[in-house]
Amino acid sequence: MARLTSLSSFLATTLALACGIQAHFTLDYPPPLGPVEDQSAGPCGGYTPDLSTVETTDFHVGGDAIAVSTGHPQNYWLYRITIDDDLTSANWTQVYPIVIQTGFDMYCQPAVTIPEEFEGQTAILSVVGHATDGLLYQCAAVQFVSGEGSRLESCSNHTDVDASFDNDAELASLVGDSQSEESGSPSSPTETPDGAAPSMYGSMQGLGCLVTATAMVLLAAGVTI
Ligand SMILES: *[C@@H]1O[C@H](CO)[C@@H](O)[C@H](O)[C@H]1NC(C)=O
Ligand SMILES: *[C@@H]1O[C@H](CO)[C@@H](O)[C@H](O)[C@H]1NC(C)=O
Ligand SMILES: [Cu+2]
Repeated sequence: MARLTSLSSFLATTLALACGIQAHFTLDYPPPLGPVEDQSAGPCGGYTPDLSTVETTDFHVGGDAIAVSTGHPQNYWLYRITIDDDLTSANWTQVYPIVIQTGFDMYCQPAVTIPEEFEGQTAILSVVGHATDGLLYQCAAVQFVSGEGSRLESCSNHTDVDASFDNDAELASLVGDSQSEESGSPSSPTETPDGAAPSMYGSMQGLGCLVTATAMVLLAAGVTI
């Protein structure tokens, strides 16, 4: 009995830790680089890609899909690219206007176009999300090719998701030709009335962990008895 109790608490602790490091958002397409160690670490979530060896996904300059799924009720999104090897000093080019997504889960932009000068280049696509817990990063390695991408079946918006163009000063500051010098922009997410968001997400995560932990403990009990 004592053995079962300590096994249970061990499992519960392990799962709580595992759930605690879940991603705030995932880049679903193009396939993301990883493992992501710390999604708050720019430009790729704590992962340092090597452009000379990394496996790339073809991305059509005439329009191709970028898909994300979020665990936050509201997110601003920035899509930017660079062909520079050294990401710490990279020249980032914004490839789509900043979007605000409201609603959890999948948001997919099916036809992001790339300036033609990038055709034939290997590049890093960095997706930056701005939610209540700050800036979050994930990258993909892409090869820019001519033409338009074929419509991806997995490219869809969750039914409860709304998205529109908006400005976000922090995201705009991450790209070279930052047009958003409007200081004190009213669209700053820290001023939006969603203070309940982090705890809501936290308890959602907590519930998921609890369900999993309970299932694991029951399984372990079954094995032990
Ligand atoms: C940054 O990239 C843009 C777009 O390719 C280019 O026009 C500009 O010259 C680059 N700037 C520097 C400093 O390399
Ligand atoms: C998702 O919503 C955005 C904003 O309304 C729209 O531009 C985009 O085309 C939608 N994506 C799909 C796959 O319909
Ligand atoms: Cu988060």
